[in-house]
Amino acid sequence: MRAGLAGYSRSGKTSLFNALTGLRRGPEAKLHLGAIKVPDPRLDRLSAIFKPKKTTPAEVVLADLPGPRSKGASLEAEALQALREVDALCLVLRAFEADGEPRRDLRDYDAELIVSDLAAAEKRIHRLRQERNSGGEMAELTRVTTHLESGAPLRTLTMSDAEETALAHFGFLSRKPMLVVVNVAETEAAKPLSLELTVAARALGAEAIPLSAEVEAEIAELPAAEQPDYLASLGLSEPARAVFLRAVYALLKQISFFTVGEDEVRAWTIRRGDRAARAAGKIHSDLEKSFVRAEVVHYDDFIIAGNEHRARETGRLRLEGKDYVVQDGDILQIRAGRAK
Ligand SMILES: Nc1nc2c(ncn2[C@@H]2O[C@H](COP(=O)(O)OP(=O)(O)OP(=O)(O)O)[C@@H](O)[C@H]2O)c(=O)[nH]1
Ligand SMILES: [Mg+2]
Repeated sequence: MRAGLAGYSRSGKTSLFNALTGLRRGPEAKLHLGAIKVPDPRLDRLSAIFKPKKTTPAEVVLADLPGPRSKGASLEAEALQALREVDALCLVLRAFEADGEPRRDLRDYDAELIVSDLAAAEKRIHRLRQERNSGGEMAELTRVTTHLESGAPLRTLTMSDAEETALAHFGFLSRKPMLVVVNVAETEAAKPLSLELTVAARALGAEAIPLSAEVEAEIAELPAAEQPDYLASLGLSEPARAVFLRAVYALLKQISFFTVGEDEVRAWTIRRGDRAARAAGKIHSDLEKSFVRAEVVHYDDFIIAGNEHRARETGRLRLEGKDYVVQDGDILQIRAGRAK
């Protein structure tokens, strides 16, 4: 899963990127990539029980996207390409200083996405007209342009599955799930986001969270033992990393499942609603095809049982087929046959 930090220059993208990934990228405006390890207390507990050689948390790939050169400049080809490649667009807004105008930036940036989508849709319509092809995508594209011309992003357009599929190859940017990250001053970090911004984001089909990139950077520098006190002194109960990741998971409807054993205890990420065979394919692509069944025990049931043996004995561990819908917190063991 890849999340991209987008936004105008000096909004704090690179500061946040560095704080979340632990990397130290400079201020040059180019694409940076890093990974955030997803903290999960359930994984820690499983690791304490199995004492594996290796414990592997789930990861979110974070991209620090080059922004438009300046306000008013449109997004350049490189920036557009980088935006196309992310699953979630996290729009960072400068709100940590009095000169920040997060609401205007939100509206302006979203308008950039709309303009870029409108150009793509119109280009295609033009092509279809030249080819005298009024079938195909024409009906969907006409709906899309009407919506975009009204100034609204495609996030707010209701589409049927068929429409969604027909238009998927365009990779419309204003259709991408968007999280608005309001980079607020240190003194605001523990306060709920202003109603005005929350409402503005919702109207664009986006979710919004406040955080302070500066606070997050300071936390990342502290030894783990000192972090809780520092957070408490600011009125925070958890680091922004946790809030950010939870919001991205919710936005992309992602859930976690686990695999356990003496060698490795590991957390994996899949989409809510994904079936067991798909989950197996995450672990190893061959496993999706050779899948026979999965032994499943939910994390909570496993903890109640205390160990695998008792989980089996008390019927908490079950056998499921390839169409079983994996639940957040399931511990899976895939039984595979010979690859077909
Ligand atoms: N006080 C304060 N300053 C911040 C915060 N976040 C970023 N800054 C400062 O704002 C300036 C710009 O931050 P960057 O992280 O480089 O911004 P950017 O969005 O990556 O900018 P570009 O790479 O030019 O697009 C730097 O001087 C940061 O130190 C914050 O949360 N609080
Ligand atoms: Mg930067």
